[in-house]
Amino acid sequence: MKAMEKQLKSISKYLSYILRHNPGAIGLALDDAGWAVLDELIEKANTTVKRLDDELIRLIVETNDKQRFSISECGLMIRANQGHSIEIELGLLSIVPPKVLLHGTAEKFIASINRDGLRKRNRHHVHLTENASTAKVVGGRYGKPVLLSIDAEAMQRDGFEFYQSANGVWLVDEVPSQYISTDYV
Ligand code: HQG
Repeated sequence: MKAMEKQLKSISKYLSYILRHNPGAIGLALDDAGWAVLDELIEKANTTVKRLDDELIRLIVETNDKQRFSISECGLMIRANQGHSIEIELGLLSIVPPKVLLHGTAEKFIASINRDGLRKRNRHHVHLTENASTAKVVGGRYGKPVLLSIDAEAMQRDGFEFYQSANGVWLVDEVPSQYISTDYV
C-alpha cells in the first residue's frame, strides 16, 4: 500500500472510532443526529497525536471505500453513516427492502445465531448487505466466513422495519432465526 493510502486508511479508522464510538476521547460533542462540527473535530484531534486538516478529511469522505462518512449539506459538519455504538438518531426513514439480504458472519457464531437469531449487540442495528463479497469480508473479520440469506420480504410482511444508511448498508433491529438460512450458494 502506498504511503498516502496508508495515511488515509489510518485517519479513516480514527474518524470511525471518534464519530461512531468515542467522541469524548477528544472532548468532542456530537448533536442528536451524530453530526460534529468539522472545524471543531480538526482542532480537538490536533491537540492529540493525530494531524488532521480540512482537505484531508474531505478527501477521505469522497474516496472512502465504503463511503463511511457524510458531510452535511451546509458543508460544515461531518458524521458517520452507520455503525454507531453511542446514542444518536440517524433519522432514517423505513423503506421496502429487496426480497433477500445477506449477512456475513463467522462459523463459530452459527450455533448461537441459529438459536437466538441475529442480534445487534453493541451497535444500533443488525447490518445487512446486498453484496456477497462485502458480506464475506465482514464475516471474515471474526473467523471462517459464512454467508447467511435473510428473507427480508417475509420479515417486512411480518412488520419488521428496514432502513438503509447513506452508504447503502441495510439496517434492521433484529433477525429472528426463522428468517435466516445458511444455504447461500
Ligand atoms: C455476530 C462493517 C452470535 C454477527 C460492516 C457479527 C458492517 C452473533 C458479530 C458493520 C449473534 C457482530 C457491522 C448471535 C450476531 N450469536 N453471534 N445471536 N448475532 N452475531 O462488527 O455486522 O467496515 O458488531 O454475525 O460492513 O459484523 O465498520 O457487526 O459477526 O456494516 O464500516 O456478531 O461493520 O462496516 O459484529 O459488522 P459487528 P457486523 P465498517
